[in-house]
Amino acid sequence: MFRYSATQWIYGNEEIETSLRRLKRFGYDGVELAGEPASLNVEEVSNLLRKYELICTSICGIYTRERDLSSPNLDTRRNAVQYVKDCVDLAAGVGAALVIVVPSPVGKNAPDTTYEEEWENSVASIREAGEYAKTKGINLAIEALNRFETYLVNKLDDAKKLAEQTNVDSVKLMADLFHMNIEERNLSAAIRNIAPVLAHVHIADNTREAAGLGVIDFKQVLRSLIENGYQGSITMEFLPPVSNPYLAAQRESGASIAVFDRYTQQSIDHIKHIVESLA
Ligand code: LER
Ligand code: MN
Repeated sequence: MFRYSATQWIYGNEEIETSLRRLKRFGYDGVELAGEPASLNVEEVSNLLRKYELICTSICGIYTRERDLSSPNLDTRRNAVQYVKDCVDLAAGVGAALVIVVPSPVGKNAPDTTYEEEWENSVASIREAGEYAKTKGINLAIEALNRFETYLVNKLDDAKKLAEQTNVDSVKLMADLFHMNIEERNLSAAIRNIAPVLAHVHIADNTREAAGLGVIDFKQVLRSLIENGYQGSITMEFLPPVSNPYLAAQRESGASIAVFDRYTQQSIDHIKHIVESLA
């Protein structure tokens, strides 16, 4: 029913082949590539995907300060829009359906000018990137991050309003259960509210560790995805407990490799088991 992948950036600087081998070993269908188009060779990655019989479900944009779609600085904004377009080209090159878009970057917890101005900047940036994506047959999926990571779009309903204001039908939404567990009063109601434009899902438990290690009721979540007709990918995005998510996976020790293996297996086993019980 669902396709399962894990997002590549959680494995830090690990060789992509090592990550793909692990995903295949634990029964995944694909990978979500980290959005670093300048350092990925489309042909090499496509060959590796073929070798391990995996698909690329999606591209996870990495939104640093230089890639701020909401910025009052025009050069920064242009750079950010170009970055999303480059991720769209990467998606088209590796056969992925969508690119994740985060309107204000990770670590920006207050506007440089005003919320309203930066909201309008984001609408315009995402509209331009969305129009480009449409010409390539790729969707964008706006992701709401929790308030401790960014400030502009924290709830699925904010993301819905933003997508509507772009007025481009390639601009869809995604749901990340870790962020939602902090920001949404009711996980099922939040999913239902955006169901017609829900294009992608990220899964981690409430501590951001692998699904099943914490308290999120994934049975309720998966039931509402099924009831609302969701047919996209389920992408695992787990991390050990850290403040800056992008720095989290930068260690490369034997201990972290063991955690990668354990969490990769734990997540898919837990989610697949529940999906099977609901079938
Ligand atoms: C990216 O998908 C995400 O969820 C953010 O928290 C960035 O780390
Ligand atoms: Mn996410």
